Amino acid sequence: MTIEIGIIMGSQSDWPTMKEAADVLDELGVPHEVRIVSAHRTPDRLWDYGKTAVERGLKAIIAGAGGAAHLPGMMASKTRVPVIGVPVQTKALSGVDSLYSILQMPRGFPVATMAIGGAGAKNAGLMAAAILANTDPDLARRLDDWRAALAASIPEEPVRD
Ligand code: RP5
Repeated sequence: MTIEIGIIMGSQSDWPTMKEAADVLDELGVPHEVRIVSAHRTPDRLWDYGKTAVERGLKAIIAGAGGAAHLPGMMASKTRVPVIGVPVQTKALSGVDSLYSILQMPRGFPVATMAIGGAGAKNAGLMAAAILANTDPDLARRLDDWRAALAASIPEEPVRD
């Protein structure tokens, strides 16, 4: 089984958010690995992960962090594998700190930044799947079906109570 998607996060405390990315990849049958990699607490681990990402065959890295959320940007500086950033919601500043830390990258080193929190993590999983679907017709079909099922689940009219 080839692992093409990496999910990394700064802390165990990010898992309840980042689980949304892992869950949707599971639903779509996309194998992935999950690791704790912290820009501040385990910088050597971050460097090793980024340095080996291409040779290990990763096609996208989903990186979630909160507060001074340097993980996605630092990972993007170390590898050309596309990095999808997820701002984790924080108590002090509601995740706006995480969002700005991830979003405001300098020219030349992009991070595809998702929404704050669980919705962002889920969309990160879907984005990673969409990247793989460009070259995987079976996954493309599963993703199309997933999207069609979501659309079909939305009622045409609201419940008026
Ligand atoms: C960041 O600091 C992590 O991504 C996490 O969101 C935040 C708080 O980490 P803990 O103190 O809960 O380990 O590095």
